[in-house]
Parts: sequence; structure tokens; C-alpha cells
Amino acid sequence: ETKKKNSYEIQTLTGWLLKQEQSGTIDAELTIVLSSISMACKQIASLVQRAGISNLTGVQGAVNVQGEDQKKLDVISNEVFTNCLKSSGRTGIIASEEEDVPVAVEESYSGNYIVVFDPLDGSSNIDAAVSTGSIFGIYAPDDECLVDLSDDSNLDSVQQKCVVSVCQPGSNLLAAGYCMYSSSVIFVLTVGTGVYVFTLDPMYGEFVLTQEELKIPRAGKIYAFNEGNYQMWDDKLKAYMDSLKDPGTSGKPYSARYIGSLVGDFHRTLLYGGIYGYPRDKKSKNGKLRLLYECAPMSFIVEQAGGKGSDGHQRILDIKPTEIHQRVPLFIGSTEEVEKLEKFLA
Ligand code: AHM
Ligand code: MG
Repeated sequence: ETKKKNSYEIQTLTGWLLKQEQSGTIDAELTIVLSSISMACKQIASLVQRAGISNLTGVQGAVNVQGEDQKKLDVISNEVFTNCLKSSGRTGIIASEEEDVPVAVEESYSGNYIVVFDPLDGSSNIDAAVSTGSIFGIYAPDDECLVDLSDDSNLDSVQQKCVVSVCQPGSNLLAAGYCMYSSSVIFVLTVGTGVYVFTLDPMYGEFVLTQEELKIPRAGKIYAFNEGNYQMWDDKLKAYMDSLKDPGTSGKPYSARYIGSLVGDFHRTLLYGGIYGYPRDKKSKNGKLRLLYECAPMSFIVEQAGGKGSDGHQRILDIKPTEIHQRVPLFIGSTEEVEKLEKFLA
């Protein structure tokens, strides 16, 4: 009989981070950045959960004291994320889907980590209470683009330096993760030593470790593409898609699953195996998803879980962005499935 673990023995995210710090995997500064991100995610989780009620009653986020109109939840989430990162005092530059340019943090105290994020991805799903998520990536400190408050250096030149500092290939990522706001609130994190999954325990208000060193299945017969765009795809991709629907000798074609929310579609792919794709098409020459704060962090996570992230021809993590909001086609998931797709596109 296997010895049952003491049922009081739970590992919180805070405890786990501390352990990583003690073992030298991450430094004290990064620990603080990561815990401030988890705090932002908890706040966003509660905003998302109450979105419908807040609309109805105007309790939160409706008309504010200045009489301004209600802000959209993605804008509020951006503020929550930005504020948590700024007040951590350990971030130097932040780049968000919601901001045109990266922001140099003036309040930085030490550490100066670079954080890229999409505060609320899939926000078109909110009104129907369908899953959404936050995605983030963290790069090493770069003192090139710090705001020097002592001289009156021109902010535009600081901004330009920030763009250069932020535009790094995903292979430089030190940490990446996402938080999924769904039937449970799930926080998935890698600091380069495997993928760890935490679930928000509503009783304690804490993220609790629920899966260690998660591995994605090597193959999986589930695909997640927006097939409404099929007619606009190129012939090689159409041929790939047709092949998935061929029942073949096994009599079982692939299953289609598509939420239209990257975090949810990706999370399912990570657990069950398969492939998620957002290809280029006739209208969107580079696909839809953003390299810096959507594709690169997810690709780092999937590789840490033993899977692959590709633009159809090359590894996503090898692509160096030239612009903050650069788009790139994304095919991500089980190694065998991504390699199969690459063969069709070759
Ligand atoms: P957003 O950043 O504007 O929310 O868009 C990103 C979302 C992803 O979550 C999702 O995978 C994709 O857009 C869905 O796009 P489509 O509706 O074209 O299938
Ligand atoms: Mg997005």
C-alpha cells in the first residue's frame, strides 16, 4: 500500500518560488517579479469572475469617481499587471499588448528585469464567460534603457533603447508562464527547469502546486485551428488539414477543438497532446498572434514540456523580433504533430 501524503502538506506558489531561490535556480529579484505577477493574476481572476455582476450593479469598474465610462476589462487588466510589476521595484522595462511602446519603469529599485505580457488574451470571450488568460515572459535585466531621473534625457531616445532591449529572441527567456481564467484558475510556470502547474485554491486564495514537471504527450489526435479561414490558406496547409480528417486505416480521424482563446486552447493541447495552429492566410500575411508576448512565452513553455513551437519552418524561439507587436504564424504542441505539419509545409 502506498503511503498517503500528509493531507495538510501543500506547496504554495510562494513556497515553491522560495525553494527555487534557495536552490539558486532564480535570484531574489526574479522571485519578487514572479510573485507580483501571480498577485496581478489573482486580481484579474476576480475581475473576470465578477465581470457580469459588475456590469449589472456597477459595483466595480463601472462609472468611476471622475464620471468616466467603464473601462474594458483588458484595459483594466493591463493597469493591474503594470501596477503590480511597477510596485515590485524589480522590473526595468515592461512591454504589453495594450501599450504601443515599451515602458521604462521609473520606480525600479533593483533587478530591472524585462517583462513582456498580454494581460488579458482572448478578451472577446469574456461576455460569454468563456476561458481567457494572461501570458508573460521575462528576460534578463538590461541597464541600457533605464530612465535616468538625474538628467533630463529625452524620453524618446529611452524608448528607442527599450525597443532594442525588448526585441530579443525567445531563446533568451528566463521564465515564462500564463494564467488561465476558467472553471479553475490555473497558473502555469517555467523558469527553465520544467513546467509547473498551480491551481488557485479559492479557500486559501493561494496558488497550490498541482502538477510537477508536466510533459506534453509526444503525439495527440486533436487539432485546434480556426478553420473558417480554410479558403484563405495556402494549398500545402489545406492538404495538411485534409489529411487530419482522413479516417485512414484506424477509422479515426483527428478531433477538432477550438475555443478561440489561446491560453485555453494551448492548455488543453499541453495536457492532452495535439496541435494548435494560427497560420498566415491571404488576409493576414503573418498570422494573427504576436511573437513577443504570445508565441515566444508559449513556445518556451511547450519546449520545457517536451513539445515544439514552430512558425511552420523554423523554431519560434530562434526568431528575433524587429518590432514589439510583430506577428508570426504559430504551430505549437506535441513534437510529432508539429513535425508532421512542417513536412507538409516544406
Ligand atoms: P487578442 O489578443 O485580440 O485577444 O487575440 C488573440 C486571440 C487568441 O487568444 C486566439 O487564439 C485567437 O485570437 C483567436 O483568433 P480567431 O478569432 O481569429 O480565431
Ligand atoms: Mg492577445
